Amino acid sequence: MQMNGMNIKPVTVILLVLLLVGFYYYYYYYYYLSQYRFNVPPCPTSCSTSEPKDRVPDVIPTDYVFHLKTPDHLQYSQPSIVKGRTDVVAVTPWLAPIVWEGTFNPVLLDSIYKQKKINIAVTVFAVGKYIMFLKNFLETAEKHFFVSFNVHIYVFTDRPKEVPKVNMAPGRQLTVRSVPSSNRWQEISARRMELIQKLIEEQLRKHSDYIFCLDVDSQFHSRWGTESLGGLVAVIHPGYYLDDRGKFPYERRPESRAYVAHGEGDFYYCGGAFGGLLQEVFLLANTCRSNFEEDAKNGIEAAWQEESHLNRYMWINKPSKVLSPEYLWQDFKPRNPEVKTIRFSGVIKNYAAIRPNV
Ligand code: 5GW
Ligand code: MN
Repeated sequence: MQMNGMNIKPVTVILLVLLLVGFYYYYYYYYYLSQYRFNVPPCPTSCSTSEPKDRVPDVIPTDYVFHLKTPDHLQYSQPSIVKGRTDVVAVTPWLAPIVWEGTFNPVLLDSIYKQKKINIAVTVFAVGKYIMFLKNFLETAEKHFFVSFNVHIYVFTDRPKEVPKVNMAPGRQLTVRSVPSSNRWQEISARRMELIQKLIEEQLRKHSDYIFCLDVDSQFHSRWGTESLGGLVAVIHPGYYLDDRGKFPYERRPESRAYVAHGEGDFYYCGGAFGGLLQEVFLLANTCRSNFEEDAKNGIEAAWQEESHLNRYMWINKPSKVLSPEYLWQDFKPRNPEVKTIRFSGVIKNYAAIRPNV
């Protein structure tokens, strides 16, 4: 090759190009990426899991969800690894925390999650006469559920005009979504997962980080807060946690997609409260809905409908945080000694008066 009278061999050109490409990659990996590897940049407006909004795209994505940053000089009592509650188990065999009173520091946890500016969504269904439970649910949530955090409650109802006006603190809001009336519980139950899935897809993915799906026939009594946050969150049913797994009311017919065999299963979880990160709950809702529909096609209805499908799901997909029965007690049930505080509980209801004829 001739250039300005100089003799440049093609091999020299190739070598030069390779050298330039090499410099580029060196710069890219060692300079550009290193700033993200250990120094997590300040959290954007909402710390969602995937692409934070105002950041240059990176190659090693930093997952803000798992980064627990505390304010410097925060004062709290010294943690111990040998002293603590001995009357309950606080970790599952797959090393997920089991949340009991006395196993966490609420001030510390709140200070971590305050910095993340998280948004919590709640779904609650109040179809037919169940609308009567809504006022107490909302009022007690104001007092105890993620107080001083951003909370957006989505009420699904066929009676939007009967949704009570409840004063909400700044940062908290309520949205009513109309659903058709139904006399069949199976229909309400089946549609619940579908509507949760749709809500996540259409609304929540824009601005929410976590979601909790709660029964309306219940009320808060004490703190339910940041200690409950996790990827996939399940609540242990208050009625069975002292029993052998053989006694759990799982769906026992192998024909059902909710089937859990004898000798299998970890805990019996509540259908009345579950949650976690949006993407985890999306997957759960999608799976439970399609299994529910597949069962329906085959003319089979699981023993405890949605709850059975949820239990099957949680057996295969282990929850990353398990909430003790403090998080869904039942008002008619006397408090057991290991339950130091009741946070949320199902109210006593007159079944004949509230349920449609099925
Ligand atoms: C529930 C059972 C039979 C027929 C209808 C219903 C029903 C449930 C209803 O008519 N309206 C309604 O809004 N639900 C929603 O599903 C409520 O959010 C309710 O909390 C949830 C689960 O039903 P629960 O609370 O009666 O079930 P359990 O197992 O807590 O008694
Ligand atoms: Mn209930």
